Amino acid sequence: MTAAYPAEPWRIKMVEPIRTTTRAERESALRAAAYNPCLLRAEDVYIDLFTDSGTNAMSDRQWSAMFRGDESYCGASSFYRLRDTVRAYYGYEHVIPVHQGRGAENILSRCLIRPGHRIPGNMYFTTTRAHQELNGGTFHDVIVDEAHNPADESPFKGNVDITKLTALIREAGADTIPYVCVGAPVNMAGGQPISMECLARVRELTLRHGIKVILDAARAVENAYFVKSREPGWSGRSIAGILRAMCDLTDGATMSAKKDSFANIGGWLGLRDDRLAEQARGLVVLYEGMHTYGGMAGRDMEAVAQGIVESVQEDSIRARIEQVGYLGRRLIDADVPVVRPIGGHAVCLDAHAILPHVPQPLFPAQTLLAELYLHGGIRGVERGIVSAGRDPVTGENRTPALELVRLAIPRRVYTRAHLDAVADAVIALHHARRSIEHGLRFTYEPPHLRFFQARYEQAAIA
Ligand code: PLI
Repeated sequence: MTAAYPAEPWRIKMVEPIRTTTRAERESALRAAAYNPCLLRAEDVYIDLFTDSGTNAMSDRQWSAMFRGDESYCGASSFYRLRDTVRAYYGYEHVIPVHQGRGAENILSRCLIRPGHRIPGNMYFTTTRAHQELNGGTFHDVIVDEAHNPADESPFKGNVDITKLTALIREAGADTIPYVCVGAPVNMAGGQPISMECLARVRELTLRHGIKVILDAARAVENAYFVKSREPGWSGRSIAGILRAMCDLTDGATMSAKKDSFANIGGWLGLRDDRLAEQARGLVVLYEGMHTYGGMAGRDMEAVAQGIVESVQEDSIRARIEQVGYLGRRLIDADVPVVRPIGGHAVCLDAHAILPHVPQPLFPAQTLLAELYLHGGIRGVERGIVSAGRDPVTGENRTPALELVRLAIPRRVYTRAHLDAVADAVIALHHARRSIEHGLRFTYEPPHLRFFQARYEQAAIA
């Protein structure tokens, strides 16, 4: 029997029914969704691991805080509570609310990116890179090589490769690089963290060249937990202290409050530079709303502010990471190929290893994802060739080394019994993997973020 994870530091006060379905019902639902689980109705899903974003259970404190939401158009007290909380925990002087993370990415990209700019980052994220490209920039992957190998056990597979970053600065010139985008941890690598040592080296290098560092802070508390538990010299520090130390090495952050902060919607852009913040506030009124609500209701800002306080509680973040680790260990014990070490927010199945007979142009991860739904009513998301999209210049498919089905665990939502049901279904599917004798091809391919709305049909393997 595998090890357990610590009992959650909360109990359940409200429940939401979910239902199991028959195989025949799932076959009909999946056909109607054109083999894209994103297009399923949520009520047809038994355990929904599509994302940990906005799917978290809020606490009674968050729900209570929502009642004092100040819905004034301008200068709501809820904004000041959010601003002061972000300042206290993340340390950014300027806090610009947005409706969710990609709202912050849009504003930041419009402020800083011009045609011809290069934006280095430790692996791409879908929405982040899309906004960089929409503004004429090109993303450059400077993550360490280990991140592209699912089996590599290195503790900080989210690290920036300083040699790659140095070479890019030398080759492209610092004036073409508006900022380095640092994900902490790295979603597309399976939630792999970056070490404080590496972040400090990025900071030191970029300072010498006058290049900004922008943190993607969506799951930065999870990164802080990995620093505390894995990086020498940090075990005695508080999670809140590590989070702050990470932010102190950056010039700003884009934040989706739908992850670490347990909110169902919301985000913010944090900045230190007065002029950049003024420019961003100027754009937020165009794209999001007044600079004191940015697309959030006052009650949403209250929920985010309270969620931030809860997110850094040691027992809370420990239970979160260890719950994800539990699912990972169950699969590893059953020899299911997954990304190692287990990341912060998700367990990722290695579709290349599970379906080696399905070539990448026939979308092995999307195929496995569809089969997992048929098998157990479980919904994940594709993180492979479909998510990677096409190169905007050549129009060719990008072909990432990682071809993954991500099973993201919403916070405070599912019990260990649910995770056991997921593990049992994945293990049974793994045993039946040779019976999967087809791939998928597009019948409709959207131009942006295609994994969300694409439609497919089954395709025979040549
Ligand atoms: O979904 P948004 O717009 O609140 O946030 C965009 C976003 C930015 N950065 C990172 C690292 C993310 O993971 C992210 C959103 N992630 C989603 C929706 C996910 O399922 O992973």
